[in-house]
Amino acid sequence: MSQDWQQLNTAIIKLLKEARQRVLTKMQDPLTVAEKSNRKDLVTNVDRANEKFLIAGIREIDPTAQVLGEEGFGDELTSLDGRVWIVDPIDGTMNFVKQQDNFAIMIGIYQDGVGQLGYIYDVMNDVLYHGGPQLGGVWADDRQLAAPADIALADGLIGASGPLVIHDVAHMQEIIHVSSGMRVLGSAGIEMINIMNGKTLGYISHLKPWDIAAGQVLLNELGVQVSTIDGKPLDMLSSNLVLVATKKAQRDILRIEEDDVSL
Ligand code: 2AM
Ligand code: CA
Ligand code: CA
Ligand code: CA
Repeated sequence: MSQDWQQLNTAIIKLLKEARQRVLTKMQDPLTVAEKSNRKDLVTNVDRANEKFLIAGIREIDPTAQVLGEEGFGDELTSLDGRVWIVDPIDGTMNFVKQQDNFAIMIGIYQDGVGQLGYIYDVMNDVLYHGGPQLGGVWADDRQLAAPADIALADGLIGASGPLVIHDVAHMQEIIHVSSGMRVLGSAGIEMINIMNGKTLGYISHLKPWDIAAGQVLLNELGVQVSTIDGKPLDMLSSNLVLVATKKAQRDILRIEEDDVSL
């Protein structure tokens, strides 16, 4: 690992710890909540303030990089050339509002479209998952994670987003039926933490770049597959119907997709 990336990692961890403290402090005051596209798609004053804080910190660490932030305080990204930081200031905003728990701060760093470093901070449990090819592994704080077992779809639990299941998009109900069961957590970041810890074997959801940027880097480093629901690489400038799964479960799910001509 190069000295540069190591220094970058140290600076990012410091920035994320500060961001977490600021979020905890702001949670002591009433939230300002607004609807984005619909009543289940929310943004709060804390999402916005945290994105501004993170992007200001990123500009100091890496002044020439492009930054993509969910709430729009970064750059308008038209390409993935050079170094690109992708920021989700609060992942699981509905959980943040309703539960004051089960949400994450996430940052993914890409170089010419290739994932280099990923950070998922479980704020309320105060555990920072970080790693990627530039660090040569994945850690939960100081504890290095082993690759999760490569289990088949029938042998484990799968995470999913509620609407995909309700509308039975992409044979969700059959996939769940074949699996050991479904879990719905409401935060892509917390879902990916469960996969890293071997508690679930995968996750299926319709996601924007900031929802999956960090997780893709971390999960790939642990040998977990991240693709579209039909097995293709993600477009990190757009939204994707994302399939995260162990190698065996990915094969099982792609077979279910292929077997049905209606997709
Ligand atoms: P967010 O909280 O950062 O918006 C909820 O099922 C998960 O899906 C969260 O990780 C949420 O991220 C993400 N998500 C993506 N698009 C969404 C949308 N249109 N509405 C609500 N959550 C969305
Ligand atoms: Ca959002
Ligand atoms: Ca998100
Ligand atoms: Ca968010």
